[in-house]
Amino acid sequence: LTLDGVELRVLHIPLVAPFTTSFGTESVREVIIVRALTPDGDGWGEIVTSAAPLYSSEYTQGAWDVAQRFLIPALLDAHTVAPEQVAGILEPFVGHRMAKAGLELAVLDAALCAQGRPLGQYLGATVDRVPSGVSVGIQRDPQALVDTVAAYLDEGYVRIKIKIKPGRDIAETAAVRDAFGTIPLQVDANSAYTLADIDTLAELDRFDLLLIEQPLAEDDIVDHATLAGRLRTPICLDESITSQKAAADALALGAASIINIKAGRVGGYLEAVRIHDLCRDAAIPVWCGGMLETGLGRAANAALAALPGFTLPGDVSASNRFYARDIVTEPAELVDGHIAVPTGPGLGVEVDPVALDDFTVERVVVRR
Ligand code: OSB
Ligand code: MG
Repeated sequence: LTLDGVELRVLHIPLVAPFTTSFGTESVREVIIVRALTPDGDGWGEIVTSAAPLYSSEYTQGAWDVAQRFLIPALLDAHTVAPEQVAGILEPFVGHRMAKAGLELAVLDAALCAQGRPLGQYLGATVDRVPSGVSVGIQRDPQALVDTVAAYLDEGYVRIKIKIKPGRDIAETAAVRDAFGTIPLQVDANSAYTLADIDTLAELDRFDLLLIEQPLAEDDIVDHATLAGRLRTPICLDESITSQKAAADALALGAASIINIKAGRVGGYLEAVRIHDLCRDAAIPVWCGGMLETGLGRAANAALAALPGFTLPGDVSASNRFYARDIVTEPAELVDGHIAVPTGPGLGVEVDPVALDDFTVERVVVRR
C-alpha cells in the first residue's frame, strides 16, 4: 500500500446522556478520526483517546500532537506500508497505543477495501453477529440506576455492566440484583480501589457477578493477584492489559481470570488478536471492551468480538446507546440482543460526509 498522506480530525459528538465513571463525567465525545489517503482509495480509523488523561495516560490533544509530529511521518517515510508493518514502524515510539491503533486501523481499512475483503474475515471472525452488553454509568442514586438498567433490558441488551466507585458500589449492585434477579451482571471500578478496600470488594461476592473489572490501579498486577486469592468473583483486567506481554504476565501471576480486550488500549486490532490467541490457548475467557466508539470503531469492534475466544458478551452496544447521530450511514443497531458484524470490504461501513463535517472542530492533512 502506498500512503500519500493522512488526514486527522478532532470531532466533538454530543452524548445522548452524560456518562459517569469513577474517574469523571463526559457529555461530549472528543475523538480523532483518521483517514489514510492512498492511490487505491481512502481508509478510515479512529483514535479512541478521551479529552483528558483520566482512563489512561493518553488524551486527545496528546495523540493529535504525537501522530503529526512522529507517527505519521514515520509511516510516510516507509515507501510502502502493509497493515502488518505498521506496529513495527511505530515501535520505536514508546506508548501512545491508542494513536498507533487508530493509524493502523486506517491503513488496514484502506488495504482491505482495495482487496474487497471484510475486516472480520481478515481477523478470523467465526460468527455473523455478536451478543451485546451495555456499560451503564454511575447514576444519581440506586433507583435511577434501576430505571436506567430497566430501559436497557427492555431494549434487549443481554448483559449489564454497572460502573462503581467507593461509596457507590454495594447499594447499587444490590439494587440491580434485587430488581432484576439473575441477569448476567458485572461491575467496573476503573481502578478506583486499593487493597485497603478488600473487605468492601469481598462484599460483592454475594451478588454472583460475572466478574469485577479493574478494581485496582493499572500497574497493581501483584495486588490484583492478591485480591484474586481473596475473592470468589472473577477478576477481569482492562487498564492493566496494554499488550500481549502484559496479558501473559498478568495470567502468569494469577492477577486475572478474564480479560477485556480493547484494540485502542493495546495498540491495535492485530495486537488485540494476539491477546485473543494467547487467552484462547490458556482457556481464559475474553470479551470486547469499548471506548464510546463512533460507527467506525464500533464496526471494527463487532468484527473483533466475532472471533471464537470472545465467549462473554462485550461492551459492543448499539450506536444509539451513546449517540443520536453517528458519522456512518448505517450505525450499529441492536437486533435480538445482538450487533451484526459488517460484511462489506474493510470496516464495512460508510462515512456520512455531512455528519463528519458537522462534528469536526479541527482538521489537518499530513503529506509526504
Ligand atoms: O472502562 O470499559 C471502560 C468507556 C470509556 C473509558 C473506559 C471504559 C468505558 C466503558 C464504555 O465502560 C464502554 C463502551 O460502551 O464503549
Ligand atoms: Mg473498563
